[in-house]
Formats: sequence, structure tokens, C-alpha cells
Amino acid sequence: MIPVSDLTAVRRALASHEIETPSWAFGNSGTRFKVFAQPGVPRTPEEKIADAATVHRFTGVAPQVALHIPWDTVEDYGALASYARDQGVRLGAINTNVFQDDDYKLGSVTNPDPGIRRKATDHLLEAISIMDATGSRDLKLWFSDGINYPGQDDLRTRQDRLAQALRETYDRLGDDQRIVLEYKLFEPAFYATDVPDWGTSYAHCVELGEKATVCIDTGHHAPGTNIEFIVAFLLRQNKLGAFDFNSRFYADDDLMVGAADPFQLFRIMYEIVRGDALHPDRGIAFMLDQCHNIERKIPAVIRSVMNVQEATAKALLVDRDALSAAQSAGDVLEANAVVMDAYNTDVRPLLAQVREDAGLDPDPMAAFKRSGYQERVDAERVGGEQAGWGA
Ligand code: AOS
Ligand code: ZN
Ligand code: ZN
Repeated sequence: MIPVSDLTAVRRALASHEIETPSWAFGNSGTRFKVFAQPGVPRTPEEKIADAATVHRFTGVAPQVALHIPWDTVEDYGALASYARDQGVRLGAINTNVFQDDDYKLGSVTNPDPGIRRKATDHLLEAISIMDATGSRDLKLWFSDGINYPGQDDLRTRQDRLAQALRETYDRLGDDQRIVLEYKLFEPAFYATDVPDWGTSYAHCVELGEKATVCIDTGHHAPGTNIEFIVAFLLRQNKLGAFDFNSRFYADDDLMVGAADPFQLFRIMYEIVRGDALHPDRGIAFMLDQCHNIERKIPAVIRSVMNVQEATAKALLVDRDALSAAQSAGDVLEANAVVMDAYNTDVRPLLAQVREDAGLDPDPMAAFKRSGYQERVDAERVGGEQAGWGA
């Protein structure tokens, strides 16, 4: 592990790391079986932003909140951006929604009906206009498109339709804007999804150009997939744009990141550190994409942010010189020991110190609990919104 005397750089890296929270994590959500409504959930996009700002106030590393359109539709997006600024946060990725409309039963941008493809692409273009108003950099694209049965539609033609919609969308991007294209193995389509894996996303992004990059949702792979390999590969190609962090035991569970497999999160963050891609200037968006169906939402997001920080701190503690010496010497056990030493370090005191240095409470969970924020919004907000899932 890195000697204590060298911790300044680690502390600096941790202080500059940024994690983006999703507006929908603060709303009611559930499974297809039941949505358990909670008191105090936001009724408006502004209230979601206020909750995200609360997470930032206690953690100091979550200054950006992602929106989902149309769940976060407002009249004036410029005004929403200044509201966010007043709360101490910025508006982040604009997530598009071409999956929650009866028209999209057979797909959105890959639908056999050209009229429906037009409607879906127009939504993506509208999202870029929203980005113009909010100052957002990232257009987050996730397509639920796919088919349930062999023969239902032509796999190859659907790729052509996808490429066409992506091209039109890409050509509308401003200089400082980009597409982050997410993939997902299955669900809601059960036989073939049109963007099922990182290779498909990567190939479309390469074809589009440098303003298109891949988004890795950690819950969207087959069990056993080596996600850190994907991270290393895409970083090497300059094609990793974003993460949707969450954790899963079975499929796309959208549980708190780092809850199911903190070791996997550490391995992912190690590749980020190894690729020198932690600093916000490097352009990787570390977003959360989670639903808190039964636990209270704001503390769950605070816990998730802390889980990412803990994995990151451990990744930063890997003694890279010792590791590379062991690797060059072919010392398998020593190389593995160097990595495991860092993983097995209790980094909570280090993170408490980083927070104190930033003028924050060393224990964000306890500080939030003491603040009375939850009780206040529980009393003030009646009739909170459903996030959009699990209706
Ligand atoms: C869906 O499974 C994806 O994770 C998308 O990122 C989706 O848009 C997100 O969950 C927010 O709705
Ligand atoms: Zn996602
Ligand atoms: Zn998902």
C-alpha cells in the first residue's frame, strides 16, 4: 500500500472527484409488482434538485444532477438551471425517454414504422435543445428497442435504422456536447436488444465520431462479465464517456452501488485510476442510476456516493510502483497481494479527513440525520411523484 507520507496526492484526488446523482432516484419507484410510496418525496423537478443539492451539501462531491425528460419537464429550462445553481448544484446529463409510450411497443428509433422513428428521433433532438438551455454536456441515450421472438423483425435492418437516428442526433450536437450511448443485455426485449453490449455501442460511437462515447451501466451485463476489462479497453480507445453506477445481484436491480459487490467497484475504479481518468477534466461522468424502492432515498444516495468514494480511495491506494515491479518480475502472488492490500485497507478515516479538510462533517449519514431535512420535507411535501418506473 502507498506509504502514509504519500497520501497528499490521494487526498487531493479524492477531493476533486465528482459523482453525478439522478433526479429519478429521489422519486417514488418500485417493481412491476408494487410501488411503495414514501413521505417527503419530491413533487416537482425543483424539489428533486433540492434533494440532490442536499446530498452535495453533506458529501461535497455530488455537484451535478442528471435530468430525465419528460419526467423532469418544465416550461423554462434556463430558469431550472439557475434554480439549481442557487441550490449549489449544476444540471448534468439529459436522459431521454423513448420507452414509455404506447407507440414504442415495437421499438423507438428502430421501429418498422418510419413515423414512429421520426417521433423518437425528434425527442432526442428536443433533448439537445434542452441541453442548450441547461448548459448540459451529455445527451444520455438508452434504447429499450429490441424484439421478443426470432423473425419478429430484421436484426440487420434495425441496426441501419439505429445508425440513421444516431447520425441525425449526432449532427445536431453543439461543439461542447456529446452523446453517451448506453447498452443493456436484455429487458424489456427478451430475445434480441438493438444495443445489447459495449461492442455494439462502441461500434456505433466510432462510426459517429469523437463526440460519441460509451456509457457503462454496471447492471447491464451477463452475470460474470468482467466490467473492469471493458473500462480498461474503452479508456485506451478514448471511448469511455460515462458510468451509470448501481449494483445488482441478479439482473438490472438498480440497487445502491457498491452494495452487492464492493470488490467489483474497486476493480472498476482501479482501472479508472490506472487510466488517469478520475479528474473531471478527463470527461468521464460518474453518474448513479439507481432506484430506492424501500429505503429512504436521500440517505441511500448519500450512502451510494460514499460507497463510490470508498472504492475510489482504495483504488488510489494501490502501490503502482510495487505492482508494476511485481508484474515485470512475473511475481503473480506479490502482484495480487499489492492489489488486495489496497482493497483491504479501511479507508474510512482517510475519507473522514478529506471531508474535514473540506469543512464538512466527517460522517455525512449522521450529519444528514441530525439536520432535520427529512422531517421537514416529510411534513411539507404531500402527494410526491413517482419517478417513472414500476407503474
Ligand atoms: C435502463 O435500464 C437504463 O438503465 C437507463 O439508464 C434508464 O434510462 C435509466 O434507468 C433511467 O430511467
Ligand atoms: Zn442506466
Ligand atoms: Zn438499467
